[in-house]
Amino acid sequence: MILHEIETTDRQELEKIQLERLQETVRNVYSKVPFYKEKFDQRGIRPEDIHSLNDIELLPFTRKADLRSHYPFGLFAVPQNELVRVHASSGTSGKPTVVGYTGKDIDMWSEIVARAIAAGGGKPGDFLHNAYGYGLFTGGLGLHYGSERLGLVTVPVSGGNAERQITLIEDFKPAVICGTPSYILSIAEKMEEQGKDPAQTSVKYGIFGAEPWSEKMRQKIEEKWNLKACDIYGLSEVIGPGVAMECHEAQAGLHIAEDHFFPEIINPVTLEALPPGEEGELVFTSLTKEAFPIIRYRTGDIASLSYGKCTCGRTTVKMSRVKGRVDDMLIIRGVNVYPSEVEHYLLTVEELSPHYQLHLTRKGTLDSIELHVEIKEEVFMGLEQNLEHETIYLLTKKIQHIMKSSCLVSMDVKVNGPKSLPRSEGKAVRVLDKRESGIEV
Ligand code: DLL
Repeated sequence: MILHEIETTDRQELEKIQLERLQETVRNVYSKVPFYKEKFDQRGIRPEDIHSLNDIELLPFTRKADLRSHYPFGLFAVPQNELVRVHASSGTSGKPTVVGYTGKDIDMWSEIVARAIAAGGGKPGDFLHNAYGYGLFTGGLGLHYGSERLGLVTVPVSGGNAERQITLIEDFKPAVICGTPSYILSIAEKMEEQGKDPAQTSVKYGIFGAEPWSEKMRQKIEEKWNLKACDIYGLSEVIGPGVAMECHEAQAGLHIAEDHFFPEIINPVTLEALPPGEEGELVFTSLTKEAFPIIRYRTGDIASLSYGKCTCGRTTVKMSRVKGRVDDMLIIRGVNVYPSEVEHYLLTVEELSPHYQLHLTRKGTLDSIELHVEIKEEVFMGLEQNLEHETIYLLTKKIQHIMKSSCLVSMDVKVNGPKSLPRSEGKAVRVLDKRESGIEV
């Protein structure tokens, strides 16, 4: 279901709207946020210099570190009494990054998430089971407001307590389920432990994101749950979930809410703009935000853009599935590897469950990867629950071979017993870097 005519408008019309909004945003940040005024002045740029969308390249980039150094509210463009909400992301080090919303911002966000849920297959009157975490994280409340806006019966379960999730799914019979792909898999696993089949539930559509996941992972989840799984993307610095969303008709790339966010792809090293189709770092400029407008925010996420009309009828630009974060890219003995690539190939191995972890270690001066995988329960039973079984040895060799030939990296592979790797309730931790701490495994 297409909610808004802007999603199918022609590019010329859309670009006209984008330019007007960009000019307004630039004027706004220049007059209201000293950080931007200073950066623009350093470059000799004035708001009047933005005559076309291409002129966006005159503007400076913004990075997470800028948010941190203006913690908590230094980049806000409205006085405190105009705010109605803040969110924050924890980050792994130092202070969280804080973002703010006016009532109008929440309204816009609800609108784009409503569009996203509609693109993913949700319809007014359906029940929507929302297993994203509620709180400072934008996932729970972001999906919640969008779901209500579209007119779905919203079940604010939040993350955690898989048993309760299962009971509510069985009793309320939702058509739509939302959560991180890794958590949705954990719920399925719990159901199987209880002797239930997730494919028999009422759920028809899944809206999954907040972490990188592969095409193979989509297949696994779709098979297990007998649903259509679509990818939703967003980040708190830009607004939260709903910046882009896949349509359930094509399931091939995520439509960006271009009337509110202007995307660019840059080379993360040279910072040059890259043409459509080329992979690089995603950069977003907000076009309509009031409390926390953001200019050329470097997301750290790797993707590409493609223009053209989609089979669903939408004309908005699509971003590819996020391959990973610039800082998640592992460079092992000169070869670049993203965890999502490892995931893709790993999930072709029938004997394994879809849970894994990569441990980075340093042996002498060389970095190495240890790939921890988990054997399926039924396979393990057939081996008399013996991890020393010759079949495990052969399986290890097979995985090593697959990784070497597909990702071009030699990995130490450790096959673990069933259900031994940590399960996530939110964003899965796929990489443990043990190099800095000097922990040897
Ligand atoms: O994760 C917002 C969100 C909530 C998106 C629910 C989708 C669903 P943050 O916590 O600020 O916001 O984290 C943003 O998560 O820069 C990406 O690295 C990653 N990410 C988000 N969505 C996807 C996705 C939310 N679909 C960071 N695929 C982003 C891959 C994703 N990575």
